[in-house]
Amino acid sequence: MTPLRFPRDFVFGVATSSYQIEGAVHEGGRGPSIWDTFCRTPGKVRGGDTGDVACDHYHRHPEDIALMRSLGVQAYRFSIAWPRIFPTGLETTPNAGGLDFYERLVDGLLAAGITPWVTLYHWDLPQGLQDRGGWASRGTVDAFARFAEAVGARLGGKVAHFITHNEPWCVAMLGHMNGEHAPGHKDWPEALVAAHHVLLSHGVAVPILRAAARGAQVGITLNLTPGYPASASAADADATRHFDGFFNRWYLDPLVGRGYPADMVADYRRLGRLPANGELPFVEPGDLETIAAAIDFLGVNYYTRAILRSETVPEAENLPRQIPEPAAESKTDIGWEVYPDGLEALLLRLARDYPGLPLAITENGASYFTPPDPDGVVHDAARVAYFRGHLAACARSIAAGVPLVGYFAWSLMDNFEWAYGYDQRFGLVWVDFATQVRIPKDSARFYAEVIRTGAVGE
Ligand code: IFM
Repeated sequence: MTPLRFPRDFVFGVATSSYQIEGAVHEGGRGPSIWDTFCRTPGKVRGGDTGDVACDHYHRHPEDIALMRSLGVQAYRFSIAWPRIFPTGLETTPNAGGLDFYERLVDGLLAAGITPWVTLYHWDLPQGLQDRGGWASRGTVDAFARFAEAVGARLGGKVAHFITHNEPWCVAMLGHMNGEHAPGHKDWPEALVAAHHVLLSHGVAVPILRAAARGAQVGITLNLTPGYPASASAADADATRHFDGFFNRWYLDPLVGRGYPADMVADYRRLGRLPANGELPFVEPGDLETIAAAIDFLGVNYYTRAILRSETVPEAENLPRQIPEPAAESKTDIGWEVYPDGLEALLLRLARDYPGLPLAITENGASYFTPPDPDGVVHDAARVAYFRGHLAACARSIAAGVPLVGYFAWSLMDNFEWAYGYDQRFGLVWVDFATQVRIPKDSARFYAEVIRTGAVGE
């Protein structure tokens, strides 16, 4: 295997999020989040699973930091549970107990030589804010500003990397369009309003974080999925354009100051998701300028590609007119095609179409069950191959001139995978949820070696 080398200052990290790992949902003054509510709504989460205990990271974070250290992990991306800081989202004074927890976590990381990358919002909205409309309400933007201010004031002196939001597409579309995620709404026009408020809150938070954390790098993370036409037909090419607009450009374009893509506004008007004409009803004067606040990096979460075949989709369905066509070849347990070339193509495309923006892979990983063998060892060869392929794609794109500054494996450990509950395991580390025993998998050793050598074999 030819080793592909990463630049010396390239950052190798691992990622998690609060609701997926912390547990301790009633401790430290935490209020309920929309995911606590959603998990208790019958039929929403597989097996009725909840994040009540998850990986018990709230109590076991010293052990988890030691684990990361043993793997040589250089940076840890985690998120702040908003309802730990503002239990209902409506308070004016933050909950000191919540801030204390994250400050202890940050101190532990710094002492271990691990750089914290803090995400503000990874989907656990305080239920109190949802009761007032959640992301469909503009008031949530103001509440997010208070949240950013409180976190910045407490952690700004110690944290130099902030991510405002994780995957606005998921918040808007899974949460408000198809109802797969909390709050479980199925309302296309509302989903577009929610998307706008998430982006607006990002733009509002950027200067707040910069002021609180002098010299900090501030960015946002998008889940980007490159679309490929299933055939050379004009219909499939148009399906691919539409998918790209729906999934990628609707978020990328306003963030870099281009506003919402005109072709998609036209599509959505035609499909009745936006009013047939006139201004977009949710965009107020100055919003697009706010959303376009300069960022220091764009976080990219990549898992798979989509293949688009327009004619397979029933016209009447209240879904995007085009659907991803799953490929037949290799898929992970969650059904997503393994396609590292898509990551390389995506990175090259971002560097070309959105130049001047440093990029970080803030999530990339694979769900495979692979339990411990009789000797207690987890031989997750498929995950090793997944990471090898995608890290090589990163190295190749850097060699081709892409300004890629870091890579975060999803995830440090098996955790609560949203609507799939504990059925899907993305971890480098196996978690026995009954005993909370952690077992680093072969993929953890593989990644540790990539970090140690700064190179990946192709
Ligand atoms: O587990 C999620 C994460 O919370 C957001 N990005 C995708 C991951 C895998 O589905």
